[in-house]
Amino acid sequence: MQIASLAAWQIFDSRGVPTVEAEVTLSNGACGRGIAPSGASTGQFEALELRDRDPRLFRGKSVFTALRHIEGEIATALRGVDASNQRALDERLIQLDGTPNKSRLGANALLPVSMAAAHAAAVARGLPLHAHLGNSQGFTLPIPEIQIIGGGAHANWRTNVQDYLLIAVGAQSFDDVMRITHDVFHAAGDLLAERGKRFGVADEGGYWPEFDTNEQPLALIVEAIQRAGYTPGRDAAIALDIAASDLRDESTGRYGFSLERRDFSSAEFVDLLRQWCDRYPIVSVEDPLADTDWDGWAAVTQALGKRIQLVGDDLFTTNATRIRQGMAAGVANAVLIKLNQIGTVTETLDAIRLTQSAGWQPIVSARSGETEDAFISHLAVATNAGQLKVGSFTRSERMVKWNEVIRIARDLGPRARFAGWPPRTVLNAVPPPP
Ligand code: 2PG
Ligand code: MG
Repeated sequence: MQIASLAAWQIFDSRGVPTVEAEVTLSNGACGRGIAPSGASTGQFEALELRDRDPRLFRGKSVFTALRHIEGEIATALRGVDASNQRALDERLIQLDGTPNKSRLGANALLPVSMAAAHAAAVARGLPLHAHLGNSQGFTLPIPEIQIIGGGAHANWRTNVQDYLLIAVGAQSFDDVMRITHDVFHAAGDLLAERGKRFGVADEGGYWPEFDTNEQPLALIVEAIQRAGYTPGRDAAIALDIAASDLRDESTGRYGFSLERRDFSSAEFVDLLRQWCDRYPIVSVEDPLADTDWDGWAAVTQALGKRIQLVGDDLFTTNATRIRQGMAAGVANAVLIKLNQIGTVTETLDAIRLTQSAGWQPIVSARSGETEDAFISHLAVATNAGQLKVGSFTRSERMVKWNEVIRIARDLGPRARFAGWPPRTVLNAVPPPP
């Protein structure tokens, strides 16, 4: 399973923006590929995405430098390395880069290589990726967070809140989730069409309609759940990604809701979220406060941490050091997990294990710029993470992830367990990374 050669080329993501695809070939002939996803509402503490920044080429977004790094320095360093030892391979990549945030070689150079090596090793072992990554101990089908309405940076600020999502809390199986989500998503579309407010879909495939307030979508989702024949809160509930780092004015520390033409102090914003949780069946809120507002995070955890899931995305950036900091400070109770925020498969697995070992929930997540790569579906099952967030229920770069879970479920057969809500994950039975 020694690495024989590396290749990389530029392809395009779901927004038509360049990204990196890497291919790892082993000396036994096995071959695997990996693709870097890309965020829009990126956290300031994320690993660096290396772009060429030449305005004459692909609007400055080409990735030719990252490709050169892969086929040059990285290929030389990895030649002969055992692809089945993911940790040793990733440590080699981290050392080679030598910076705390992968800024020399680029996380979009390191990550696709790390993912491609995992794929190649799985092929060489004759295993599906989830079985390879989980050492055949991952069998939990995740419960999805599925976007109904997209806003924020993904929809030209049509709403200030970024994601209005659905969690099929009453589902007893992954098939149930797909049915409930399908029904509610299309019911929401019907309601918007009837009101003449339906205007296509946002970056992650959710509806991009017109709203007068940030609260209206909450009422719409409740209505859509009912229209589809389900009971809000019992069969399906609401999750939000506020992406509040994008709303905060760092000079005043205030959070802006341009739709309502007002802004909030951190304490007022926490109070608003508490009121929403009183009035709507909300079970999870991601990035309720900005990644710099640790006091606000402490306040929201105090106010809501026992009632709902509070997810750190920009706050933690899949970084074990920051997750530990959050645990020590007693803020949040769940961690969004994104491979490209940290830049290697091993560090991602470590972040999931750390999260689980504290009894917190990891939510494996896609980015707003995605591709046909379904690595994260395998990652979620392999680690028994219990939750998966991939955007909406349209567009193939999203559906490929949900559909892959359906395929994995078939592959696992009777060994598959469904996480359900709240996720019943297999804590302390998390397999060691390969
Ligand atoms: C998020 C992600 C995915 P982006 O904020 O959780 O929804 O968005 O990839 O743009 O950071
Ligand atoms: Mg987020």
